[in-house]
Amino acid sequence: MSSEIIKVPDIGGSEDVEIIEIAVSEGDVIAAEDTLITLESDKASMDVPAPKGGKVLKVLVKEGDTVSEGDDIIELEAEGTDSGAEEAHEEASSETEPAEDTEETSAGEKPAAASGGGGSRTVEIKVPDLGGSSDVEIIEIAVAEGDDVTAEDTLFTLESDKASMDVPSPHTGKLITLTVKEGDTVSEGDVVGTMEIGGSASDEAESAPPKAAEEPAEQAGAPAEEEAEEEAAGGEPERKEIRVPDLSGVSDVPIIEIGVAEGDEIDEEDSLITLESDKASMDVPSPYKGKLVQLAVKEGDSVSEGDLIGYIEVAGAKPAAGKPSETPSERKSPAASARSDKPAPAPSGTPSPEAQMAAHKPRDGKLVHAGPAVRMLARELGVDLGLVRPSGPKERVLKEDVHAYVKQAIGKARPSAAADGAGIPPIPEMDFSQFGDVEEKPMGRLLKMGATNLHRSWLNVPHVTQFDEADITELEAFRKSMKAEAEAQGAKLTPLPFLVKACAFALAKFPQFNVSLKGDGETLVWKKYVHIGVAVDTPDGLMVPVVRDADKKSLIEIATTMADLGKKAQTKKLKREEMTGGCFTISSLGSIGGTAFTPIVNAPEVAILGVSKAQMKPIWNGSDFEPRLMLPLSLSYDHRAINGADAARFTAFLADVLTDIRRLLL
Ligand code: CAO
Repeated sequence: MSSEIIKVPDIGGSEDVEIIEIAVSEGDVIAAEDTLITLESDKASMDVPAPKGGKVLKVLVKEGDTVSEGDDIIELEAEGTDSGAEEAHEEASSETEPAEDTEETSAGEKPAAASGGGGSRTVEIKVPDLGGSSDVEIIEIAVAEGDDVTAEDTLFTLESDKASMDVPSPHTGKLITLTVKEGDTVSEGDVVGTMEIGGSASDEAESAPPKAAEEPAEQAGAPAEEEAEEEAAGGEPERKEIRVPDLSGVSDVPIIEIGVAEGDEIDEEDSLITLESDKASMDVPSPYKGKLVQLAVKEGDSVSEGDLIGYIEVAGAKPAAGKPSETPSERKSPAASARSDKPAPAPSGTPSPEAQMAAHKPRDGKLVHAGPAVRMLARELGVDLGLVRPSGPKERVLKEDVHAYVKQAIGKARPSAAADGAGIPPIPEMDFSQFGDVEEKPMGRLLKMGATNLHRSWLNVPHVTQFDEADITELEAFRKSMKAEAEAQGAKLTPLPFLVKACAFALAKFPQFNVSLKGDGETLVWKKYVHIGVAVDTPDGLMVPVVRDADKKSLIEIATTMADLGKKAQTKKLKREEMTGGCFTISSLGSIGGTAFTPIVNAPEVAILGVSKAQMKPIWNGSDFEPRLMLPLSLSYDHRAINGADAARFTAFLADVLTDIRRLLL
């Protein structure tokens, strides 16, 4: 065991990056690759993993601190002595990496073997700088051996729990071999295949995409410039070119935002423009402090490395006369100059893997303005940024916007009484007060429950309603003759008890109406009992008490039971067991009026009978029109469980029974 300080690794050139989360505490025993801290800048966010396992002796940072590469994070009592891992880590955090190693590790390729001379040769394709990540899984391979690929075409996509990135081809040429497959894990420098490309090795030095690692090495050997700048202090203002820095080989990247205007006083590292490609989004910082005297680009322009962005007048610099302006290839980026002796740093503004991880291809080519961290958040949450309403400046999507979108989406998915159904466009909210006085009152519990049940049933059950009429002329005569007798027994003999009795009888004749469909949608539960629910209108909402064993009860028993249940419903005295277990429901609006209606099935029942007001109608008896009292029947049913012909038979049978109630005796 040995104690050592774990430092911030290469973070793609970013500096003073905020720690937004600390994932470990003192005393924790951690494994290699466990996340120590999470960093987030305006350019990217990333987890910093432990380079090795061990016990956390001390946490040397706190949330909100800002850190740069090489800063201390924790003191770790390392497990055993994994010299290999230690070396790797030291390599990552070292500030004095030899230049030769830099070239070796960061090169995207190196010549593999001359292939026949004459202008074509074979080069190895290597995994580029992964920002410190290793053993990253290949989740997709976009090419096959023999493919002709163009420089910058995606070869494969890597994804770890920390980042995902497309690895582009460093050259235009033919893919000769591909030595990896989906699911393999790779690290920086791994050879993944070979390509046959045009030109000689010496041509390549000029034509190959710039190697991030080489730049600092070359630039480190350019102290003259630094001296010149030092000398310049106190001189006259100098007009300096600002050009697009190394874009990791990406070209023609659209400018989605310009953060400055001509005449602005700008600090070094201030964001000048924001670029966004289908691979990454990045801010391009100013390499100088000074006054922006000319801007050579506008939003929507596409730029590549080396393109002119504009000119800055740098105060106190030497007169530019006689000295040609530096080009990006001649000068170091600010980040590179700060760490010219470091291995493979991504130049300032270069999309780091974390930035690439945050990349998002806008839908239909539509550019969505959002920073890498916001894009990463959206990707993690599966949010299409194109659907998020931006609230930032220049319609920029902020993290809060993504959170608000998710919150809203979850709210929509949650079932509510009268809310819209999943996937159904919601009814737009409206301010009714614009039309007149209004008062808002929350729905009562009963109303809400009823609304939920009806909504659920309406959305789940394919409804069909069968209409019919029953001639109840004789029934009505009998009912009236029995009314007083029933009253003497405490029962009100309305048409309803007859309907309950007739429905119980019909259910016995048509048992397919006395079923429930199970949730699997494939199993019917056949009920051997006949409990009939009756919808009762109360001031607080609808209740459906149940007349149990209606098939076994007499008309008077049904009428007294109904009177009792009706009274309990009105006084909210119904017990739970008096409202459950129904097989079939009757909803009678006959005392109120109407000619027909389409009741909603009281699922999991499969049918409901709506009853409207009986009316005297002239009915043709074969030779004459006769005045008959006709009772409208509306049978709604679940078409999954009941077919239409059976529904027609059921209502016809019911009408016959009501027309001649002696049939109930058969
Ligand atoms: N045609 C003509 N007259 C009818 C009738 C019909 N279909 N049904 C009842 N009537 C008459 C009754 O005979 C009674 O008159 P009499 O006193 O002269 O005999 C009068 O209307 C009042 O009846 P009622 O309402 O007291 O009794 P009921 O048995 O018909 O109904 C109940 C009881 C609880 C079902 C009823 O009060 C009720 O709440 N109905 C509303 C149900 C409802 O809201 N359904 C909709 C659900 S879906 O939104």
